[in-house]
Amino acid sequence: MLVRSICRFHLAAGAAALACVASADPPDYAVVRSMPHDTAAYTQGLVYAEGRLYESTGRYGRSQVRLVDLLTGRAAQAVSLPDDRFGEGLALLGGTLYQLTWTSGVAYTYDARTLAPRDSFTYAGEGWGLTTDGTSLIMSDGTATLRFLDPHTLALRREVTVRDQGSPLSQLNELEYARGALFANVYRSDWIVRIDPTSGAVVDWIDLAGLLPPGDRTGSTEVLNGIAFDEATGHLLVTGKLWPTLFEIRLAGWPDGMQATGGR
Ligand SMILES: [Ca+2]
Repeated sequence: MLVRSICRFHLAAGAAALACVASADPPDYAVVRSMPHDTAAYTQGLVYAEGRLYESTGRYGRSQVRLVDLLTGRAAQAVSLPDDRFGEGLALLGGTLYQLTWTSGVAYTYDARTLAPRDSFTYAGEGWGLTTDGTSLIMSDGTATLRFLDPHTLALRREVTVRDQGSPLSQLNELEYARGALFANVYRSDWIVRIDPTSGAVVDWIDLAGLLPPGDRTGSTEVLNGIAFDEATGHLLVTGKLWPTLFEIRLAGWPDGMQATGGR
């Protein structure tokens, strides 16, 4: 559709995504369930595993890693970062939570069961989104390049450039790997892209404009950010920075159930 093509052009060119308007295409998703989300949570990372929702929040002096109570959206448990650390992407691998920071070049690890801090690592450049394919950590940093990191050392294993119809696509923010696909929030937009993690090619654009109704926004409501995958249902959990709602959504053309494509 023409409208969607215009949005893609703007995003690929790095221009304001606010120029995008709702697509005339059929909806890319259906809302299955709406749950509360803490409007004080500046969501930077979201992970769902075995009925537990983990969240990384940003902003200096307010950054945390949280185990979230799904009934209230509030933190059932939380560990705060030092005041000079800005929390970013979050991933769970092998019972360990990994949390990036924005410009500090430091990642923290925690015991996923207790949230007890474990270790820290350093890396080059900015930290934005983080997820895992079960073998490597996959990291975004605001550029079009995704890094695949060794989870034991955070050493670089490989890089891939994300391209949409041949053009590099930067501003990739929160990430989620699911069933061989890599989902990424495009910063300052209502779009999630689905990426082939091997080639870096963008294979789909998912339009979430209108997900949070205008009446539920306030002057402080920030951008869409945060994607978690529920293995049991095949659905995504999505929210935004300081949003009042966490949405469980089913993507159009994305079959329900783990059996559909063999799981993660
Ligand atoms: Ca995620």
